[in-house]
Amino acid sequence: MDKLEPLVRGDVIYAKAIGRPCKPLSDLLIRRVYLRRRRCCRSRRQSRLVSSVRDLDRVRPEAPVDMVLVLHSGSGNKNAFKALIAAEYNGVKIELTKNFEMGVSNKTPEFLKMNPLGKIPVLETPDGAVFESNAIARYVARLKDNSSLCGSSLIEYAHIEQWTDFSATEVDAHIARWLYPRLGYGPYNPVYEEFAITSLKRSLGALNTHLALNTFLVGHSVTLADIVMACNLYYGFMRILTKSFTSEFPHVERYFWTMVNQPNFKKVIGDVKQAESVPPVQKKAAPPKEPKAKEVKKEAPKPKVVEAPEEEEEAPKPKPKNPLDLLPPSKMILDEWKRLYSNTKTNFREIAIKGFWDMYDPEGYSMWFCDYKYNDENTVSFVTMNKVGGFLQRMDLCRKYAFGKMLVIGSTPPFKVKGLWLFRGQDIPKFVMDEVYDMELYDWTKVDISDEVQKERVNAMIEDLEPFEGEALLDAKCFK
Ligand SMILES: N[C@@H](CCC(=O)N[C@@H](CS)C(=O)NCC(=O)O)C(=O)O
Repeated sequence: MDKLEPLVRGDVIYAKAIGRPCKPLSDLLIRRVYLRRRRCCRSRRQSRLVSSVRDLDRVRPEAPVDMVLVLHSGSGNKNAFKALIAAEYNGVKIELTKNFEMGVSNKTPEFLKMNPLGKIPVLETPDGAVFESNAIARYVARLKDNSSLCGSSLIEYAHIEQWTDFSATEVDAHIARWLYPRLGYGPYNPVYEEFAITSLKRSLGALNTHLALNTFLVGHSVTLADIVMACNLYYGFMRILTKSFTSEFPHVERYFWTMVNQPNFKKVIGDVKQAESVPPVQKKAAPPKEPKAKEVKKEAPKPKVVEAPEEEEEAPKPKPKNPLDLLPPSKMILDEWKRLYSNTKTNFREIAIKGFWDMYDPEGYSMWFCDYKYNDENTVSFVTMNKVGGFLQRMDLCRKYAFGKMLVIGSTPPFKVKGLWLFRGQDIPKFVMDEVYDMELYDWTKVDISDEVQKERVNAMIEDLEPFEGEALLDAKCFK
C-alpha cells in the first residue's frame, strides 16, 4: 500500500464533499477504493489514476463489498447479533466461524492475538480483527456508503452514539448486574441486586419517556442505536425482565417488540419469548465448564438460542419439578381467583370476597399474615413503597403458587408494612424462603380461618379497606 497516503487524503476530501466529515473512512474502505481504482485503471488499460471526487464516487461500490467477513462467535450471542443485524440491513455478508466452541476456540493463541481478553465476538476483516461488539457493529454499519443505520447529520450521528453508549452502560450493565449473580456467575448480594434493579428502572424510565414520542431512538427509521438497544433488551427480556417488570415501561415494550419483529432482526434472532420468571439464585458459583467436542457444522447457522455469558450452546437442563406441583390436586384454581380479583370493579365484598371464600381450599392452600420487622426504618414514603415493590418483584418466582396483598399503612412516617399471602400447600414454600431474602424481614403468622376476626382481617386486606386497623393506607400492592 505504498500509494496509501494520497488516497487517504483523497478519501477525506470525498467524505467532506458528501457532507459527512463525521464518518471516518476505515482502512478497509481506503484499501477497497485503492484496489478498485487499480482494477478500474488496469481493466481500461488506462494509465491515469482516478483522483477526482467524481471518479472516486464512481469507483465506490454502491453495494457493500462482495467479500464475506468472518465473525468469531457461537450462535445465540446477543453481542454477535448486533453485527449480524447490521449486516442484514446493509447487505454485508458475514459468516460465523465454523465449529466455534466457547472456552476453546476463543482461548487459542491465534484468537488471543485478535482479542487479548479471549472474549467474543471478534470480527475478522481484511485489514485486521475488531473486538467489542459495538465497535464491530459500527464497522459493519459503516461498510455501506450512506447507510441509513448511521444517520444523516452530525447531530443524528451524535444521538446514535449517545443511545448506543446508554444502551451499554445504563441498560445492559444493570441487566447483567441483576442476572449474572442469579445464574451463579458472581456472588449474589441482595443489596447489590436491589441497586441494580433500581438503576435499571431509572434507565428504562428515561428510555420509556423518550419512546413515548419517538418510534425509533434516532430519526424515523432503524439505526445502529436501535440494533444495539434491541439486542441488549433482547437478552434482558429473554432471561429476566418478566412481563410484570416491563409493563411499567409500556413504550419500551412496544419499541422492543416492534424492533425484534422487523424482518432483518427476525432473520437473525428468530422468535423471542419473554421470561416468565426471574431465575432463582444459584447457590454456588457455576463450576468451570469442561470444553466439549462438537460436531462440525457445514454452514454458519442462523442464531436462535439464548446466550449465557460464558457458555453459549449449552443443552437446556431438564427443569426439576417444583415440589408444589407434586401436591394432591386442589379444587381451588389460583388463576380463577386472580381473574376474579382483577375483574371485579364494583361490589367487591359481595362478588370478589365472597367468591374467594367459595373457592378457598384450606387443604391445598394456606394463608399467612406478614408484618415488617423494622417499621421504624420506614421514614420515607417512596422508599418504603419501593421496598415493597422490590419484594413483590422478587416473589415473581412463585407467581404460579401464590397471591399476595401488601399494605403500606399510615399517613405519616414511620409507615407500617403488613401483608397477606396465599401459598399453595400448608407451609410457606421452602424455595421462597430460600431465595427471597425479604421473607426474613417479616414476621409470618399462619391465618386461622376458624377465627372470624382473622377472617375479617383477610377480607380487609384483600379489599384495601380503609381505614385499616384505624389508619389510612399510603399504598396497597397486589401480587397476582
Ligand atoms: N463488551 C464485550 C463483551 C464481550 C463478552 O463478555 N463476551 C463473553 C460472551 S457474551 C465472553 O466471550 N466471555 C468469555 C470470557 O470471559 O472468557 C462486547 O460487547 O463484545
